[in-house]
Amino acid sequence: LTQDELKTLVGQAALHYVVPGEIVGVGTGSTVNKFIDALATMKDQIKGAVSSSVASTARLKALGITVFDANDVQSLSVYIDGADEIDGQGYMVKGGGAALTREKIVAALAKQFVCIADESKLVAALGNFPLPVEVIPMAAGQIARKFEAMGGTATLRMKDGQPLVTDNGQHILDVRGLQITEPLAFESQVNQWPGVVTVGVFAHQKAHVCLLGCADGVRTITY
Ligand code: DER
Repeated sequence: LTQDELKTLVGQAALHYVVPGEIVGVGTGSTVNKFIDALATMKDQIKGAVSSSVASTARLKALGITVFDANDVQSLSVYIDGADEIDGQGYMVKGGGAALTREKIVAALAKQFVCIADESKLVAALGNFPLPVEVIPMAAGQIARKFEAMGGTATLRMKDGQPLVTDNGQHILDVRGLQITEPLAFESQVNQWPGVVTVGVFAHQKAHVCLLGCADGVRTITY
């Protein structure tokens, strides 16, 4: 099975967690896009979706799914999203798609976070994937220096020769060379730094279930 076929498999498998008649929380990325395409086949059985990015909103609307604002709901039964890395406890590194802030906001509304991923995302320890951190531009330099002080190397994410601007109008640092051995503590620590909007460690908003696309099918991991 190709990686694309694995993403399709897990995107379809996630439909089992969608509660009929409800609003579903939707993440961002190529795996989530497979889920959105599958969700469209049952769009008359759901009330709609709360989206974590401009990109996901566009895809949902194009497929006829009603998109609600995060402030229109008190809570969600489920949030479906991908990850760049997921470890044995359901802690994740996210932000490869630059949507980490709204992803964490929508995840915080949900009772259950269901991560959909191909097997390449399963890691023993977080930190091999460059850690995305959304920052207020004027703080980027001092935040980069703090990561350097802990052994990391922070670079400003660029797009078309300019710093990438997120849906929230901020910038992203990608930090290489970190060993994230204590995800909960690390997330709390970095969140405190002035100018940090969101750090791409999802430990406080960890996954409860991971649908992992493997060569022999979908593995369901619960945490
Ligand atoms: O940016 C994100 O957090 C995405 O969910 C990312 O982590 C997974 O994207 P992919 O499904 O395209 O690999």
